[in-house]
Amino acid sequence: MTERAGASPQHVFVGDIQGCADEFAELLSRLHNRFGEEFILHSVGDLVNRGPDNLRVLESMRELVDSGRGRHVLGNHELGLLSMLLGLRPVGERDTLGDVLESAEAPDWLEWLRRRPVAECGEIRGQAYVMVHASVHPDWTPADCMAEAARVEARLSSADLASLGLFLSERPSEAAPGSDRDVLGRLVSCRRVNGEAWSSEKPAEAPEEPWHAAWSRRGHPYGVVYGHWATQGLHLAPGLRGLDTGCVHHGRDRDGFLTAWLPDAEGPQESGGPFAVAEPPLWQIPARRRYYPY
Ligand SMILES: [Mn+2]
Repeated sequence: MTERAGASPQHVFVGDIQGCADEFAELLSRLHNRFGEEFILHSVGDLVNRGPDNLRVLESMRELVDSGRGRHVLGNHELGLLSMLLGLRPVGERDTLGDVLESAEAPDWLEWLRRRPVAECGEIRGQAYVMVHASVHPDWTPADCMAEAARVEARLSSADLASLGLFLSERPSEAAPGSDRDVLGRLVSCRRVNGEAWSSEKPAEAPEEPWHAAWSRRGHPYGVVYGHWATQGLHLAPGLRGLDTGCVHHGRDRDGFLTAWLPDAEGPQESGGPFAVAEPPLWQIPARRRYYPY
């Protein structure tokens, strides 16, 4: 029996999964029990790395994407995986990407991953939103985000693998502001800004601040769904849905879990739209265990 609530299909946004395939499978099974096939799963990226089972997560997400029921934007860990698949970067001590790198299908994953978007936009109950892994430039409109993302996506999906290699080898810190490599870094890695400058580090002292603090001051009418910031944790503020609750970091002085936001589900609906709700409908799947030594 499939029980339906709210709009159909339901939009479901999930935070960083990072190879936590059992927890992801549990989320999918709960969604299936509740909504049948009437849901669209949006992943903020970082499907892989640090956790135990990257291939299973990639396969599940790809199935959803292929069936028109999944949307996925690239995170910094997918970019790292691309670099390793291209032989540009060695596997680091904390990387757990061997299952993908050693798979017979590794070349196929390279092709699939480099054709994923770095931003998506849409509407939920009439409110525009953008989904990215890490951040958007505080001044960007949704149209700006998509235009910037399109330039980067063209570089990633380039027919010429050598030029892709050169692009991924550029260091974001040395890239010219506003260049494709700089924009890619801001989309997949940024946590703090200081005026026009950005960094993946957490903000220290003013004028450094979280990217979303600068974004919020602009009073944008659209919402942003993002991940990437497990130490910040769940971030519910007007216009903002930060969903990285560190499933893979379970036991690192806090509990880790997967968080899914269901903006269409039954629950408190305020007049300001889905991004104004202070206590939106969330499903949380606790981490099964500690995942990596540190
Ligand atoms: Mn990340």
